Amino acid sequence: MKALLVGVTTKYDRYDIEYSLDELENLANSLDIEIVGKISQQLDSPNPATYVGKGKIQEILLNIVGSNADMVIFNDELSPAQLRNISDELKIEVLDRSYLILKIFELRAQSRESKLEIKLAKDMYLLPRIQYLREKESRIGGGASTATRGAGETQRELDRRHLMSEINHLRDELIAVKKMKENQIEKRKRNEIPIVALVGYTNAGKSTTMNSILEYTKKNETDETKDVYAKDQLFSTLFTYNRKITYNKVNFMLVDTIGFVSKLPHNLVNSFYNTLQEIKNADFIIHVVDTSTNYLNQQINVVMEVLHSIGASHIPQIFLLNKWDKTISEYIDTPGYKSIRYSNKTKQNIDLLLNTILEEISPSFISARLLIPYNKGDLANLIEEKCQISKRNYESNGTYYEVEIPKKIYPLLSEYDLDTLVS
Ligand SMILES: Nc1nc2c(ncn2[C@@H]2O[C@H](COP(=O)(O)OP(=O)(O)OP(=O)(O)O)[C@@H](O)[C@H]2O)c(=O)[nH]1
Ligand SMILES: [Mg+2]
Repeated sequence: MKALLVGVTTKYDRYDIEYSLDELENLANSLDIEIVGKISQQLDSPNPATYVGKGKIQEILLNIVGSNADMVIFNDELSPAQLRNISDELKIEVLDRSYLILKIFELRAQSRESKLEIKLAKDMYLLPRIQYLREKESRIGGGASTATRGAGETQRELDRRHLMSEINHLRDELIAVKKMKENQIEKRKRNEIPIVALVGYTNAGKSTTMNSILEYTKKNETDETKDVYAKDQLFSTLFTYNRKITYNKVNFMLVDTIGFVSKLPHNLVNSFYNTLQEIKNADFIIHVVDTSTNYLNQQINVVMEVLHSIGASHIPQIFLLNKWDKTISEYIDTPGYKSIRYSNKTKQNIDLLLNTILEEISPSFISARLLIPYNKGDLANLIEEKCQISKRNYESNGTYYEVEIPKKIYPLLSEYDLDTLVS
């Protein structure tokens, strides 16, 4: 299938149109659609009737002929009216960005919950557009529908009713599935195991990083280290996956999440954000960045915006500068955030990454019972000065303390920690 891409740019846009259309091209390519041309128009705002201006429609028509395109894909979600008007003018298939994303999600969905969520989002999107989009269902990604455009009023009404009853059904099923999941999250919270979330733009390498950490921290062959799915495609991961990691005796839950992209379909936003609730529960965020792309800054911005919109921007964060084996920049500026140069190919700095995680999730004070020999007056002074002392006993072989020690100075005292001494 060959498609023309059409985008409108306004002065309020955050990303330049070139980037935005490249992103759209990537989405289309994931559905085996070949792009044969890109057209853009600068407007104050998209035209409510036809998205682009009237004259531009003529230019698109000429381009369709010239490029042999068999569909036109618009860079924003078209309203049902826009979709109708444009379809009438262009007389070939018209799709929009939202439809592509929904379609990709639908093809990738694996779990029962993700299938339900995406079906619901897609049905909600289709409901007001059914008469113009059912036909396309059968052309991209192998949908099952046989409806044709211009089907009679009765057929249209039947389609609509069918969709509505399906939507109600899906909602009920989802409520049941969600209840089960909430219970699980509750349980985990009560266990108080710290949560570390891998977040980032789609295809940045989150799932691969999860697998590298699983492999690296695996002690013996019998450990349960079930890999998560990672692949060179957009949206390999839908929803979240959790794996318990133990490193240097510290446990934490590592959470792999769905990749971000700009301009997500409205209908997907709800289901998508539900899956991101787990990020809000995180104690620490590893922001995985693909350093091999030309669009590094735009991708970072997309991720920061989503984090902000789900109320997760206050959570401590580190930038994992991934794919450093093929980075195109020597230096990447991440103002205000720590960053680690990393690669899943070479595993460079994986130990630094894990140590940083431990540092972030471990409490800032360590409770300990110490026995400080009388000849270590300097250490006794340090304790008196820096630690919160809840008990102090002078015993025959030294001073016994029960204290809260600031994490930073614990290494100076660990030698005298009664609970770690080898007997
Ligand atoms: N060269 C190189 N490739 C990498 C590295 N890390 C990941 N990749 C590749 O990048 C592609 C995407 O990796 P994933 O781990 O699936 O990416 P993701 O962020 O989970 O993507 P989504 O789940 O689709 O959002 C895969 O083909 C990986 O093999 C790396 O450090 N270097
Ligand atoms: Mg993934």
